[in-house]
Amino acid sequence: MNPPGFPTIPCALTIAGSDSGGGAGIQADLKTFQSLGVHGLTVITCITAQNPDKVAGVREIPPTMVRQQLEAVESYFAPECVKIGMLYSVPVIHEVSLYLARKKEAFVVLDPVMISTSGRALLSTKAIDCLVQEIVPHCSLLTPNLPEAEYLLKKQLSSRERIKSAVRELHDKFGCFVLLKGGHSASSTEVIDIYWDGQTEDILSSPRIKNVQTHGTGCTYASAICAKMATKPEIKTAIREAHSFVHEAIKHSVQSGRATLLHW
Ligand code: PXL
Repeated sequence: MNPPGFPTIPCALTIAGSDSGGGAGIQADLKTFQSLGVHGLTVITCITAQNPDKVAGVREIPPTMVRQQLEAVESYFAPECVKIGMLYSVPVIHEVSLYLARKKEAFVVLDPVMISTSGRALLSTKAIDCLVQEIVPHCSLLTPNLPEAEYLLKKQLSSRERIKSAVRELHDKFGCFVLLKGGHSASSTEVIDIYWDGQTEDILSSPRIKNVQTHGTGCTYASAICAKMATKPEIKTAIREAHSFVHEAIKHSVQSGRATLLHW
């Protein structure tokens, strides 16, 4: 038991892979949680050897160890908000889905990480199918980028109209709230994200910041939404605040070694 008198802060859990370059994955999530006033819990699913240019290697954490991490965190903290990133393998996905099945009340953000910004597949086709079958049914909010949405819907999203209807199709198909991120779109002047919860649409737009490497943006965005939800605003407010958090982080990018990094 704590002695009385300490202030309390909320906690949130990220279930994701480690990025040795520190820009994406668990490292991005933890930095985001901390800076938004939330204690970060981490369940690591795999370890990547990478820098912003390339993923040189990936190793799975043994699924029993993933289970142990989940149990250790759950028994002590019982986080109400969970962010899921790179799950990597089918056995790890099974473990995470068993955990989520026991957490019916939690707010779960799924960033369906499939391909790294440097172009490497981070999930096999078999694992993507398993993710859709076993994880998506437990998630509250899905945050695909355009290539991920195209993969999930098995069609090209080449026009603004198609993108707008894709958000609704994803909601109908998967039964969760959807935030479709437009950072990969062809528009050179604006980034438009579209949110749809089955009843209301929200369009979030910001000027595109040119010539900035965006490695880790998706992780930072989803974990910012998760952290905001842990401090209990309503979901549309959480998404709006997370959108501007990421926009500011891109705008204030810094250089370290050869990398350009989001900064806030
Ligand atoms: O940005 C997607 C992503 C998520 N998680 C890990 C990653 C990456 C991209 O490289 O390495 C661990």
